[in-house]
Amino acid sequence: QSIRKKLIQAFSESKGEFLSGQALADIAGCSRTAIWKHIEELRKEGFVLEAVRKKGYRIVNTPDIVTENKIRLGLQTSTLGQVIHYEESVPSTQKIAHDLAGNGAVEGTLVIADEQTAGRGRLMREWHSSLGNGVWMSLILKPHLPPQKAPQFTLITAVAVVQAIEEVTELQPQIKWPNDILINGKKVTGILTELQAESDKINSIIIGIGMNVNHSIEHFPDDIQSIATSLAIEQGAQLSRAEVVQTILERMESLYTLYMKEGFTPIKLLWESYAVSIGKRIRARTINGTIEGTALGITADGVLKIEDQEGIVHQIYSADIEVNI
Ligand code: BTX
Repeated sequence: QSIRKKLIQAFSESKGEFLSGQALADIAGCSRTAIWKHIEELRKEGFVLEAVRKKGYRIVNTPDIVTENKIRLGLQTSTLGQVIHYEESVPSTQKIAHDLAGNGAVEGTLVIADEQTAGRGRLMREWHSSLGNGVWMSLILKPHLPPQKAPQFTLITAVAVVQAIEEVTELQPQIKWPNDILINGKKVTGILTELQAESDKINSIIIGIGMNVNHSIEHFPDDIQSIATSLAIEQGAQLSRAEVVQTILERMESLYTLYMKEGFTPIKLLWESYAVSIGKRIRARTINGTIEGTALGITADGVLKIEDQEGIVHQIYSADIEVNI
């Protein structure tokens, strides 16, 4: 496994130039025969490697897969995604990440799958996660913070996702508080932040991100076709899912670093610049009832403030939001 990691690292750095079998063997600390075996494994996974006598190997093409090797190839982070668990099909990456987090997984561990058969949203709602066209991932973070800070991670993640979409497409996504990313008013990504904590400290935050990437409209079940969209539908072109994942991890790492250094204020400003609801009339359905009014913004803790007709300001910790009522 560590030979494979070194091999992928070497190919990442060579940026399409040839690497000789001997150079690869030296870098990975193994024989040329072992290198050849790993090259064959990569080919089986779908990587197209060119081998030229006296020059060596280079990667000329990679398929749209989200395997550990594919995500590692070209990933520019120091912590997030440095450990990757890939599975083709799982009930929910969230469940696997919870188990790993409870068993000593390191910070930044990524769980990713090609398909989820029981993907879930908030309040045990279903998250549709069809095979091979989305990004279904869970990220484990271990910040030294009290549990009350956890909801802020939904907002940090939302900013990271928006920035990543802006980087890989020409689209302009917006955030609907607290956890939806919309493009042209339709949902392209959902975020689910869960916690393993003691009363005074977080052990692990498990951030689930479900992003529709290469779906066409028929890939969605009938009941969400009018509310869901994908990057490909909006952009009019297919994207590399692995590149989307890498970009999310890179954006997330810089925002997380910024947050741990300077607190929530800089994130709040970024978040508000992308928010769809601020200043608009909205309806918030909470477990304690429905509140209508004008969305004023979020507090320093990431809580939504709504001013109702009587001028009373409500603080909303969790709700479903309708905008433009
Ligand atoms: P949510 O509760 O805000 O949204 C769930 C609602 O979104 C559903 O009731 C449905 O109306 C709609 N929906 C379901 N699937 C899709 C879809 N593919 N695209 C657009 N809308 C949809 C949002 O919850 C949080 C979702 C997190 C999903 C990730 S995927 C990786 C990780 N594993 C897992 O099981 N969940 C997370």
